[in-house]
Amino acid sequence: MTSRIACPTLAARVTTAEQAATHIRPGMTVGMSGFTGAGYPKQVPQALAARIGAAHERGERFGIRMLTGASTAPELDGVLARTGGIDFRLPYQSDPELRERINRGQIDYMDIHLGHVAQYARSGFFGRIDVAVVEVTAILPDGRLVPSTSVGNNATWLELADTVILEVNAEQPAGLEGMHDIHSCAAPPHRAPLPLVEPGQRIGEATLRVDPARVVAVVETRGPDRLSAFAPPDETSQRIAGHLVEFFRHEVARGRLPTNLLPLQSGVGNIANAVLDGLREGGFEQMTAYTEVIQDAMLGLVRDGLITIASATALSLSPDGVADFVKHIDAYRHRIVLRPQEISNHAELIRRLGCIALNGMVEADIYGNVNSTHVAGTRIINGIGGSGDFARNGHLACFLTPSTAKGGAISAIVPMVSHVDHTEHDVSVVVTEQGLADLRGLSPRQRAHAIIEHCAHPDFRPMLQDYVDRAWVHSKALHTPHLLPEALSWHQRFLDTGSMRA
Ligand code: 0RQ
Repeated sequence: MTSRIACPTLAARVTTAEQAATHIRPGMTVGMSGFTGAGYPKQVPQALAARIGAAHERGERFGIRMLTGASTAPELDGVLARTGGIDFRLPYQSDPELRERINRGQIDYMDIHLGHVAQYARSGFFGRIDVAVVEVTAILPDGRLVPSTSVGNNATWLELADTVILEVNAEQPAGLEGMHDIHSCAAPPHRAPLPLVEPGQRIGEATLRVDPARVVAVVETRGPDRLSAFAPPDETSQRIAGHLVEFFRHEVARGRLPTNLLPLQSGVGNIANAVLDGLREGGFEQMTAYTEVIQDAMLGLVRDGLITIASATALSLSPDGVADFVKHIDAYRHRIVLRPQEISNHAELIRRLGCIALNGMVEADIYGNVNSTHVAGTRIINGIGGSGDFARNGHLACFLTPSTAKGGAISAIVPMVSHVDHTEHDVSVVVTEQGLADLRGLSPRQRAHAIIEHCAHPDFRPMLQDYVDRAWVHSKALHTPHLLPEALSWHQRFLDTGSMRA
């Protein structure tokens, strides 16, 4: 029995990844741990991929339906996608191999709000969950599980799955114990109000529970979460941050935000990370965060005391960020709470706390509809993740992007978005390096004016202005004027010529 597995019953189930993987059979629905590259199982998926590969070589069909917390890593999504072992996958993903196969139509991918997954699974919307494969940091003497660097949907998979495989990863810092707060929601109509009124409040237990009778295998692993470094803040992201800082100061001066702002939610990616870092310039203190992922910039704000408490469901840190986290884990344990994504992304809590949502996007249209997921309306990048949970329910929904992509060939402000993730009703503020459009209280025509004037790149501004001018004259429906034959012509031009420029 190793020091990380202190429960004799579960220590007796220790086996190899290969043996554990035999419990996963073709057609099964498997709930895996993992959220934004953190806390995913490291070995069982690779052993499963080998099993699937061997079956395919024998000419047998072997695919599984795979549900996770959010994106994972090459050792899970990558290896299983490459071997052709995923028939269906939800929710958020970001692995290049998986993305490629989804976009080739080889894998069915359901993009779904992260805050909905647990409730839908519990309600049986995805069918039966056959197996859970969950990474944990340690198993306590009484069989309770110390969660890993992400919580995600683990409590739900452990609750629902017929059989459970645990990976106990000795690489994850033992000091994570005590950092989590696990609370599960009942299914409607038995739900009770969630008693959480502050980001740092604890409403559950520090450990996960599992029925030992359903644990069929325990695998000991040792390996880091595989996360890459973030791009350093560049001039564009600094300018986006600068516009946001000015806006927040203005809101504080008007008495619409408190001086320490409201709990921040910050999305995934380089821009969100860099922009959060840029908030340092704002001089805001005693800030809090109620978010899904803690990236390097947020960890830095926590370390420096500018954010006093951060609630999330996952750490998503670069190797340097991990080193800093491990070194100062005793201090971070009092300032970071990791919760199930059902709680971190819960509509009731986001609305109650009044979160300020800061998320990246692919494009926005002149009326403020936002596409966060699909290039040219068809090719998915990652997924909606939790951005919709926070945009719909937050106090302010801010969407950020450079005004152009692909070396200036693409305008991030277009006449009509080619795919809608966030409707105009859920978007308060659009920010690019050009400026910030505050859309609150504006009609569609006023919004178009604000977005073109403040957010569009100067190279595309005249084209957008020309579009709305003609739409306002020629459209027969004048509330939200469009020229339908032209509305998506910018995307078509990009597909035809590689550029949206006329
Ligand atoms: O592609 O690397 O091939 O050049 O999209 O773009 O500018 O590096 O920005 O890393 O912040 O990601 C929307 C993808 C932005 C992210 C998105 C191309 C661009 C580049 C990345 P290349 P950047 P970021 C809660 C929040 C949805 C989920 C979410 C995202 C790549 O923010 O996935 O918000 N959001 N979750 O070139 C064509 C355009 C483009 C474009 C950018 N208009 N057309 N390509 N790109 N704009 C957290 C969770 O949910 C877990």
